[in-house]
Amino acid sequence: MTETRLLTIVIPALNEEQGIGHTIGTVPRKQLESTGYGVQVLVIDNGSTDRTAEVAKAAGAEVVSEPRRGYGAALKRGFASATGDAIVTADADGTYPLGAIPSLLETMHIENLDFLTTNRFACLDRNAMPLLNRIGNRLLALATRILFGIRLEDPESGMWLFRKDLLGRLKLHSDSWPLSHEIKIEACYYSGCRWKEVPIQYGARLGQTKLSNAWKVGLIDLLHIAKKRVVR
Ligand SMILES: Nc1nc2c(ncn2[C@@H]2O[C@H](COP(=O)(O)OP(=O)(O)O)[C@@H](O)[C@H]2O)c(=O)[nH]1
Ligand SMILES: [Mg+2]
Repeated sequence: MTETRLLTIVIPALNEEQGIGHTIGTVPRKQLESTGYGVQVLVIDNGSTDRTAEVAKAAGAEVVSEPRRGYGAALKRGFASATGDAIVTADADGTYPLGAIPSLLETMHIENLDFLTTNRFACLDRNAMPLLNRIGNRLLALATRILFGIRLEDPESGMWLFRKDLLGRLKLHSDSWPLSHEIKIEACYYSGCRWKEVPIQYGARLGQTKLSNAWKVGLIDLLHIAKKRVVR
């Protein structure tokens, strides 16, 4: 008899009525269930003024409201609300390949990994990311290498898979964009866990990006992880 495990897919969403339904629709539920996984889809909303919550519920997700603003606050709320023993994160904009979850889980299982992060640059759709963001990502990857000696091609990727019990070993302070980089530093540098970065397909987004002022966001991110090198 196969043991049933529960997987929680955590999706932060702010005004994503155009992408959230499609995103949830690409969760490979049947395939996951046939390999022994129960699936919980959690959408974390904090202040959408459009039909994000309504569309997410209609597509079969549970919607959690988080009063604190920000990408990091939404994700941390999702982690706290997740009932799965494994967690996957993704944006609500159709960019990340949720169809690849079964094979990513298999990689985790075969290689006995605790944390798997994804590299969008391996198979990047030309329209998926503005040049400025690509340059910023490269600089942040270089900073990660200099500060921590870790080779991450994509420190800002928003798709990670990990075992929920890893969270007890991670100190996640950011309520905003740096949470994405912070969780990788925590998992790959501080926690001593087994991790890997793997290539994924990354496509153009549905709806408008919520990341404005990319240089400022990148600079704040850099300061956040540089501080983390000194005080955790
Ligand atoms: N709940 C919540 N979600 C957010 C917030 N900011 C961004 N998001 C979501 O986080 C994900 C990443 O944002 P996105 O605009 O796609 O950034 P990009 O992928 O860097 O272009 C998307 O699903 C957004 O809807 C926020 O303040 N609250
Ligand atoms: Mg996105």
